[in-house]
Amino acid sequence: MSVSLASEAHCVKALAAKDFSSGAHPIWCPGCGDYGVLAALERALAAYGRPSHEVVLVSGIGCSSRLPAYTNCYGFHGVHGRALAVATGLKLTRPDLEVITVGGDGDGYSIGGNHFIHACRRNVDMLYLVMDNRVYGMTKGQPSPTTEPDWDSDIAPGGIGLRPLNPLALAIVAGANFVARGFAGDPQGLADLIVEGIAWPGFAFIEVLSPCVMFRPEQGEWKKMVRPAAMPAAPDRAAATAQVLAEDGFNLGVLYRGDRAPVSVPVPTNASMSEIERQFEIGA
Ligand SMILES: Cc1ncc(C[n+]2csc(CCOP(=O)(O)OP(=O)(O)O)c2C)c(N)n1
Ligand code: SF4
Repeated sequence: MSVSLASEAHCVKALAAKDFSSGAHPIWCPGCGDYGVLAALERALAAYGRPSHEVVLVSGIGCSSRLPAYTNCYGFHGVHGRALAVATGLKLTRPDLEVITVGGDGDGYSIGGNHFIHACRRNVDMLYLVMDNRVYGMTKGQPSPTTEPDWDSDIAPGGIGLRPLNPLALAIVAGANFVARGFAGDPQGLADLIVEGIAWPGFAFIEVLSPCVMFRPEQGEWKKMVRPAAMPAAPDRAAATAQVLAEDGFNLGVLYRGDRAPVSVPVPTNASMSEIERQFEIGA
């Protein structure tokens, strides 16, 4: 399957990255990786070409989940770990909108882990962007599901000693239709991945390495460790799983492009509120 990255249907007017900025000044720490993700997303939305009023950014809670406020797209800053549930409902009822979910590794893999698995399995046509800094930034540095077992901190002396989650492997196994890894310090490479993820049919997941300079300053080394465009796309899920379990987590690019048909449901466009309420009545 191939997808035109700049779909003719959407490219009716040239847009610039600044067209997607709200003008609000982010309150992220200076040097936080999330600035690079915001820049990449604005660049990608401009390249994709849909106007901001046709794009909805849904998030949970966390430093990274503040991102929708810094764009002028529609935004839903919800509750911790439930962004994908909101986004799924929104996309199913408003398939005409471009729905993008953003958030952190705590939000998406810990409290929201169940929703992540089932969003991959359901394969609704939307993009999920996780800013993974391997820590809970907003709540001052607790280990997250992707934290290294030996990461030593005041809050977890000696490290938590647990095997980190592999989000790409989980996404592949659970059924995501597009799986990639980007880096906040490579905004153009990340923007290219975002454009492709938006355009690809079904549930697209992009894991973004996004350093937390406040609680994980050693992640400043990531810029020397990442390998742009080094991820060889795997031909099938088994190969993708094997590949991502064998690498060190710093290869960037698209790991897998699937051909599952996206899920959608017929939505009655003229249903009244009382009709919708009636459908939820017990015994109806
Ligand atoms: C139900 C609930 N539990 C816990 C919290 C507290 N809380 C807020 S943000 C957060 C973790 C944020 O970490 P992450 O999602 O990785 O985002 P980051 O801040 O690192 O970008 C937690 C535990 C909350 N707001 N709601
Ligand atoms: S605490 Fe970490 S994740 Fe939060 S804004 Fe600061 S650097 Fe970014």
